[in-house]
Amino acid sequence: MRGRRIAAGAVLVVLGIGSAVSPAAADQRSAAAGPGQRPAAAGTDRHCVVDVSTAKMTCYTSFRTAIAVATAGRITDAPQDARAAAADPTLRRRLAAATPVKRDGVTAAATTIGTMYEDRDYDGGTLTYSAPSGCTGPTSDLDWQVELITPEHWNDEIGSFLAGGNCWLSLFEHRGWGGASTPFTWLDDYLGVLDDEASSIRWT
Ligand SMILES: [Ca+2]
Ligand SMILES: [Ca+2]
Repeated sequence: MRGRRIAAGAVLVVLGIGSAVSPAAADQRSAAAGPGQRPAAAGTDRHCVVDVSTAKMTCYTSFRTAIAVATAGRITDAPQDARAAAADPTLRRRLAAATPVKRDGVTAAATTIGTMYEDRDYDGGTLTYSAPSGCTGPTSDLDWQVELITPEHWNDEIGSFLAGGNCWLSLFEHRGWGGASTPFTWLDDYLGVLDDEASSIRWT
C-alpha cells in the first residue's frame, strides 16, 4: 500500500500501564526537541511521534527529527532516511536501550519503545512511540498498550516494525487486543496476514 499517506489530527486512545508523566514533563519533552521542526508537507513520507503518556502526536518531514523528539534530544544524529536507519546496527542498539531522561528531577517521555513503518521491509512513513520508560526485563508482564482508533493513527496501516526501549511488541488484528496477533518480538519486516491489519499493540 505504498503511496497511501497518513494524516494527523484524530484522537488516539492510549492506555499506559506504567506510571503517567506529568503535563510539565510533557512540556519539557516538547521543548527539548529544539527548533527546525515543521509539519510534514503533503506528498512526502511523514515521520510521526506519539507520546504514549499524553497521546499527543506530532509529525515531521525528517526521520532524524522524529527520533530526536521521541528521545527528548538524546539521539539527534539518526539517519534522515528511515529505511537506512532500520539497517543501522549502532542506532538500533541505541534505540533498544531503555534510557529515560531526567529534567529537574522529572522523568520526561524519552524512550522510544518502537517504530512502526507504513510498508513492509521498513519502508514508507514511520510512527514512533515514545514512553517515559522502556520495558521491564520480564516478558511475562504487560508494560504498555495502545489501540489504533483511526486511519490517522495507523489503524490497518502498519507494514513492519522495530521495537526499542528494551521492549518486545505484539500487533493485534482488532482493537481491544483481539483477533489474530503476531508473536512478541523486537522486529518484523513483514507481518503476513496482519499486514495493514493491526488495530492494537502491546509491549512487554
Ligand atoms: Ca484491524
Ligand atoms: Ca516486561
